[in-house]
Amino acid sequence: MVDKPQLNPETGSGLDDLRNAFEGRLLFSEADMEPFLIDWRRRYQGSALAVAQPASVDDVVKVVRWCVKNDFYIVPQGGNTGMSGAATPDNGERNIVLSLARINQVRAVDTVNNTITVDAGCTLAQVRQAAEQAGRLFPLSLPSEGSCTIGGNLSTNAGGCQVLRYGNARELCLGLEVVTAAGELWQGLRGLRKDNTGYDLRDLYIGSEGTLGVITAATLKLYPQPAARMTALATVDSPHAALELLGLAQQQLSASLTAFELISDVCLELVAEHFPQCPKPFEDASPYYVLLECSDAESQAHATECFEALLFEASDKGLISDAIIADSIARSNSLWALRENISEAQAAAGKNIKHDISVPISAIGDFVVQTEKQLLSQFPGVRMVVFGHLGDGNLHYNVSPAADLSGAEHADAFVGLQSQINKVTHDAVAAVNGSISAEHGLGVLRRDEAARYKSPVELALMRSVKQALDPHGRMNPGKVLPD
Ligand code: FAD
Ligand code: 2HG
Ligand code: ZN
Repeated sequence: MVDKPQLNPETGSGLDDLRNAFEGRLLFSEADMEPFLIDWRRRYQGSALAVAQPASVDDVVKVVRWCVKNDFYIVPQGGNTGMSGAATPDNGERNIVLSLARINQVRAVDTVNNTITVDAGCTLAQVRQAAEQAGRLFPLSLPSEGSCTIGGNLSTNAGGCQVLRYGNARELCLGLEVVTAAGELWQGLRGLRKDNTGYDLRDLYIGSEGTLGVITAATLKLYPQPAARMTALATVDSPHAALELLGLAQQQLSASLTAFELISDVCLELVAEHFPQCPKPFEDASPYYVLLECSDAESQAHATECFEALLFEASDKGLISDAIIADSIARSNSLWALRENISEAQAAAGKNIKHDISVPISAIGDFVVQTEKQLLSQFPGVRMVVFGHLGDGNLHYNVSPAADLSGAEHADAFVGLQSQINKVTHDAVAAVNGSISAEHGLGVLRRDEAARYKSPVELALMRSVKQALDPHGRMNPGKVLPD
């Protein structure tokens, strides 16, 4: 093994070789590196010799080659908003965090091919805005869009609030540019809807959480901007009623139904408490709410007619008891703020235990009710913070401590229950052939748990892929696959 450079953290001396290897920025002081060494949830903290912020793709190649030559591990990082600790280095002494944040230009927009090609460090909001400026829609939509990057979105195969209509990040990506674990540049930025020329390397890198290579750019699909959008928040008694509403909405609105999000009352309580600008919108509380949106290709009048007809019928059938239809963009934004602030509100309320599960949509009603019953009987008083993408069969089935036990002094005891609470929840998921990570990836948080549910054959195939693309285990060690 090559000797580790002896670093003087005051002056950075000892890092001259790496500093001279590329043109971008190198951070090495504790204070500068601190935000890169801890995850968004503040659950994982790691260490690195330095944080490299390349200024170009050529720079990425040079940093990776430096790491290859000097026996260092590479931890790619985008906006550091990931939920599974995948962008945080471990505690090893030979990590370099490779932050893509400074490689952030929109390279090209092709309105005939309906594609946009962007650097990996572009934020999702930036890409959505560039698409809008070209009169198009880039439909990936996450509450974290102001900070998360396209490289991170693809590496986690992010989902979000419009998967129902447009698919997740994988389905929106046509081509990739990647720096391999050996420091070679793979130019795969094809804007093709059809390409059956062998193994799909693009699909291997998507969702691989930085464990196979570094994504430096992507060619993404664009869609027409809808002529009109309608948003409503409706009250429902149960997840089963919400599912009936989903069926009705799909039947009446078909492809124009773009979002169908379930929100439990506890979520709105938390949002109202931590975001005073987002009070609970109904006078009477309901156990659950559905936030639904349609995007109409025809006109505002057509959208209003279809949407109102749906809600009237749902009310007639007794599926909803009340609803707010947004009559302006501002009102629609305020309804979405109730949904999008849930994660931050739950984080502000103290430590919590997350589950990002997906099950067949037909099984999700019983899953919610029965698993809640089981958890409450084994862990009395815990609060179920249930919300998410019901239309995709994907819920954030999160658990918080009882309100009177949410203080920091109780946090460790609560987090200590994590593996037991995970087991109850994930066994229930496995029983209906579901997934324990629908959109947040495995990282470290779900790595060992996933290995428990996957078959030896599946794990062996995954290890073969890792071995083929990163034979020296240089990329993001300790993530996705157990050692
Ligand atoms: P990071 O957190 O920096 O990295 C995530 C993973 O990708 C790591 O494994 C990292 O090594 C790897 N990586 C990053 N960039 C690259 C690259 N260029 N090449 C190779 N590997 C790379 N997720 C959803 O799916 N749906 C949601 O609705 C959603 N809502 C969220 C709401 C909030 C408030 C927050 C904080 C997070 C939310 N997330 C959601 C999670 C998160 O935003 C996504 O996982 C996002 O895709 C991560 O992007 P990032 O740039 O922050 O990646
Ligand atoms: C969302 O849908 C995110 O808002 C975050 O995926 C989920 O905080 C969570 O558990
Ligand atoms: Zn989500």
